Amino acid sequence: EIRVNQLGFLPQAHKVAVLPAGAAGEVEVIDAASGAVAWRGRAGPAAAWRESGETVMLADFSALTRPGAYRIRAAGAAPSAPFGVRAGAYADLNRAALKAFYFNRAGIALDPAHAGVYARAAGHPDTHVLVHASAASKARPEGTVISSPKGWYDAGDYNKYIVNSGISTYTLLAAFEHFPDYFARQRNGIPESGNALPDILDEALWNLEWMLSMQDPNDGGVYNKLTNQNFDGMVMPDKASGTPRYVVQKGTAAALDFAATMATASRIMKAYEQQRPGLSARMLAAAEAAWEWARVNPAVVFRNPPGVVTGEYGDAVFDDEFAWAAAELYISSGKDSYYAAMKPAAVTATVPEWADVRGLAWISLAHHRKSLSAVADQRLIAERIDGLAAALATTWRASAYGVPMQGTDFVWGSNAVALNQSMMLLQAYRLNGKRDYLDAAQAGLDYVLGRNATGNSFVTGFGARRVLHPHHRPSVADQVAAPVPGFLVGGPHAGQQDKGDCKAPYPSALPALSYLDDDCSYASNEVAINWNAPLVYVSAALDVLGGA
Ligand code: G3I
Ligand code: 9MR
Repeated sequence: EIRVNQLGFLPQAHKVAVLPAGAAGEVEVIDAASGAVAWRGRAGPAAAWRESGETVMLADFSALTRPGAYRIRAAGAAPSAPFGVRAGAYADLNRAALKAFYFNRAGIALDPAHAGVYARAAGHPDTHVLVHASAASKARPEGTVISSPKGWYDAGDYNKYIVNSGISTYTLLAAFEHFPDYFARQRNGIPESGNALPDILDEALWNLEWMLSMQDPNDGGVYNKLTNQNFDGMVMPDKASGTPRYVVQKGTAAALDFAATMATASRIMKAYEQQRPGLSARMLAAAEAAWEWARVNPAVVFRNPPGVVTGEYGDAVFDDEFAWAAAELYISSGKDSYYAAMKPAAVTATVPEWADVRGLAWISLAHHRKSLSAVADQRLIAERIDGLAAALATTWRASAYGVPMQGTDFVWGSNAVALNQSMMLLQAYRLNGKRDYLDAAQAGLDYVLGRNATGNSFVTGFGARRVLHPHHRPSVADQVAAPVPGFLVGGPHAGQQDKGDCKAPYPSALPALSYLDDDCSYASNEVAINWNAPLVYVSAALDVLGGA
């Protein structure tokens, strides 16, 4: 089968399809309705993709710019899924990807007016949360009751984790900070729609308010997570309520991710002082208090305490968290001491993920470069961003599949690696306008929307061959056949850590094919807020930048 982004492209986008090596080199893009040939050309030479064991050819039909609905065909291969070419190609996808955060809100009933068939009762109010033995302090002994409502459920499970919330919330805030007009216009059908704040900020605030309650006011430290002892069953949120909820041990990563995210939010909320009086200042103060806690406690690794088996997010290397928090505090407070504390010369740029956030520091420094104080090394900022993008573009150019993804990128949550690669490529494009970076970023979105070895669109609700059975408790337990839309699933990788829980065998051990569209498969088919956030960022960025 011919593989292509099943949603489609903006008219001026780089447009590529993947053909099996057995197909004829002569390729046609046909009008999906009339069958008329809209583009005819030749595929490139066959090349092997080690990650999937396939030999494939690329067809570049970028020259087709006329809006319409199309399919691709070539003798010797099944035609592609249909796709569109149009301005604003990702507007619906972007809205849905952001709406997914609303669907994952804790502590609120989703009413039919906003959630449609996915309306549900409230679960996990989290107004009666116990301080776990692992988090006991003099001011808050074991069993102390705190209130820590709101926030998003992390993923397919119903716990709330600070480390993962940091990068997720930041990525939404960055999308708004970089593309304010795009989001100012957007109406997303959430309860807050129509108030004086853009919907994306209202959504981010739902989680930021929860995060604020995860800070111990007595010392500035931040609890690693709010959790049950065990994962809930595959039931709706309101059916899961009842088991005790805990805040567990504070940690250095939690404190620093919190500090970075709050510092970012504080500068954005400055413009909304009238709507949310005092919030911006409160956020900056909270960020600085968490930073100070981390300076005094620079190496507190979080590990699940006895009896607690939920997600760990147990990072043990904190250089990147220190750098990210310092960068955001520098930008938001204007204090040069934070720039020095970042030790920028020693900080490289990498593709961000929950355990490695140094790339986020460079994103923010690059975006704010024109207003930074004289201590900032402008050349270094540009070099870091361009250096990473250049490396990704080199892989992309050499790739049989035409993607920056390769070998070690196939981890738990590989689809988000593809999108975070795109997000970093887009930073370089915004900085220096090199067209290759935009095109390589496009490839990452193409990959998750169907130009991948499984042939699936990995976003629920989008694409002709969309995934249907995510590991997502509401999608499993509600009475609606279709999963909750707008979620990116984790994606293929060879780990297969859920083998013991999945009866259906994986189709392949190869990384790019090691994927099960089955709700048993938490290792390849779960959803997660940190995977959806770059989908929001990249779809918005390509809608804006790809239209120019
Ligand atoms: O740290 C090692 C590294 O040293 C080694 O080189 C590498 C080789 O594979 O593995 C690294 O550990 C991986 C770890 O993530 C850190 O990246 C593990 O193999 C991998 O299994 C682990 O996956 C995490 C998974 O939880 C299991 O802990 C995912 O990144 C993380 O996204 C996922 O998050 C879960 C939450 O725990 C619970 N909620 C759902 C969420 C999504 O599935
Ligand atoms: O549902 C849980 C998911 O959110 C986690 O990512 C995953 C790995 O920690 O664990 C899932 O819970 C499973 C548990 O680990 C093993 N027994 C079956 C649980 C539900 O499928």
